[in-house]
Amino acid sequence: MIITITAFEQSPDQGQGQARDMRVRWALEEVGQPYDVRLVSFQAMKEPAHLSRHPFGQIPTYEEGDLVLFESGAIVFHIAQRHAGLLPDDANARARAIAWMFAALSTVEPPIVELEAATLIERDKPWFAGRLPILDERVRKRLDELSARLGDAEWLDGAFSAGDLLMVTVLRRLEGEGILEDYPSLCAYVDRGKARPAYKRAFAAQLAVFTGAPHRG
Ligand code: GTB
Repeated sequence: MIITITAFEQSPDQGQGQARDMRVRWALEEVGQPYDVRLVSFQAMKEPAHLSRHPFGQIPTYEEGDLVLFESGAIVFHIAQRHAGLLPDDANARARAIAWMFAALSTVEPPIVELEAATLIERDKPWFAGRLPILDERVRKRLDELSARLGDAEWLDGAFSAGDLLMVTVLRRLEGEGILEDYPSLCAYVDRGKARPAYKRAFAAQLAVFTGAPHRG
């Protein structure tokens, strides 16, 4: 059954892989599932047809037969459960990999998004100069903890998993912001993720939307 996901017709980053369809594309590439992409405009995302798939009018969504999903984490989890390659078979190792998926999305990503949002939206506000170091510190605290846990390991818990996939995409949001660069082991971890052939295929596919290069997902 053909899988269809949605992605931005126009993305602020012009295909640098920061929009969350990248996670879903990467997961599908890791497990070798072909997929189609329906590109949606910002206006179309708020219209009834898309709202019936995504209650918050966002991307990405995932359609496979009768199944319609939203939330990138839930979609990656679904793909990882249905196909081999993103979660270990051993029950305890699988539970730990799932814990890393949640950690990426609910412990590491929120302070990063808050910092991003404040920088975008509050830059001109009188409180911004005082708030910025607080937000910066919250991100650094998580990176301190994450790099301490990762240590010299290749991945977070044994073999590469959906937990690593989500964590790498979350950490990528900090690229070029002058924070991640202070954590060489996390930069190397992100680079290992980006060096995976599946990542490269997914990145090329989402970039092709903006460069017009021919591509098949
Ligand atoms: N929790 C949801 C998930 O994980 O799926 C969040 C989905 C979400 O934020 N979607 C964004 C969206 O549709 C796109 S990814 N926004 C439109 C709207 O809300 O109206 C966020 C994003 C987009 C673009 C960049 N960029 O260009 O740098 C970075 C992040």
